Amino acid sequence: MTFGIEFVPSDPVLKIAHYAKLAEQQGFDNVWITDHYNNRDVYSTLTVLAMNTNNIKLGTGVTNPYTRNAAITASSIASLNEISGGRAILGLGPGDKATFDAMGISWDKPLSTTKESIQAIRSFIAGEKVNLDGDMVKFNGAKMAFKAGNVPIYMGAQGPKMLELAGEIADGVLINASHPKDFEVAVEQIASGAKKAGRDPKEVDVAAYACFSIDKDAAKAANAAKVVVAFIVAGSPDMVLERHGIDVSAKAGIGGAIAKGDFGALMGGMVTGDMMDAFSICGTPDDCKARISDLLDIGVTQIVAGSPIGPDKEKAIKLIGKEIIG
Ligand code: F42
Repeated sequence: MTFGIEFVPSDPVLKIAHYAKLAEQQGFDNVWITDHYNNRDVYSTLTVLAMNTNNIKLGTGVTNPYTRNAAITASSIASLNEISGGRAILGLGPGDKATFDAMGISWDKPLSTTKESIQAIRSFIAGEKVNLDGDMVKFNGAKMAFKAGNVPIYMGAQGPKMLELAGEIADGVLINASHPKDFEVAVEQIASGAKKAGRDPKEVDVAAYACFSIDKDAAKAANAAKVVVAFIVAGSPDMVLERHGIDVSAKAGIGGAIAKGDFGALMGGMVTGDMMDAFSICGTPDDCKARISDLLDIGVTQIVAGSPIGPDKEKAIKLIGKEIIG
């Protein structure tokens, strides 16, 4: 098992560098930085992290092929790989529809766009002249002018077809989920894609990109995660809520409270224990260890501690290092 940590660059980059250094000291293997236009830029952030750490791997978690052309992504990740001494990982997913709506970008054929972009990026990284006449991605003899080295490509995916595609073509997959029930399904879909492509499913690093909250006080850990879980419930397909026995009609109420900024209602009981159990790894070190052990049994190979990490980020990173990784 490897351990990753996710940071959202809504915080100043130097603050994230401080946390990333601490995570490296505590034995984390990977740091993943999210990519949304309204936060600090993902590659600027990762570059600062490269200059402030020595061996932790540095990934986009995840970028997308709509706001950045595949040739630009190849150049950016190759630059990071050079700067960091070969520690870069490209995490790429189709992106976030709400963000694209706000940017006036139409989200056409996300699966095909992701697939064709990965094909192009792999060719760029291999130093090839790229000629591609895909449905969504086209290149006419573009080529990088410097060597990228080896850069693993991970996909951000949840849907059945995306997971199957990840099994076919990706080195790893970052799955926004926290519960064994979701991974039972996901691991099967990834394996079916891998088999289709004649690969051993074990070649694919399966990462639980989880809402994570740890504290010695379980109630404090839960309070820190409630708002994140509320966002996950509001954005989950009905099928996923039903899989966890959560009343689908609760989604509208939670979505309404988020829209009104009524965090009191969310904290005051709207986010139920069942929702917390389904959509977070949360509680004391022993609680978190028990969930992690269940996930590993099913075939998860990387645990990524995502937002909020804990009520106190620094304490939480140290607690994970001492009690879980250590
Ligand atoms: N998105 C961001 O914008 N920024 C981030 O930092 C970010 C981080 C992140 C981390 C982990 C993670 O798992 C996801 C993350 N995301 C982030 C979201 C990510 O970019 C994607 O939005 C998300 O993972 C995609 O969800 P999904 O796997 O459910 O895929 C969607 C597109 C879907 O509908 N998939 C369907 C499926 O079954 O998998 C397939 C749909 C399909 O086949 N479409 C056809 C096609 O070609 O695209 C077209 C069909 C037609 O008829 O048009």
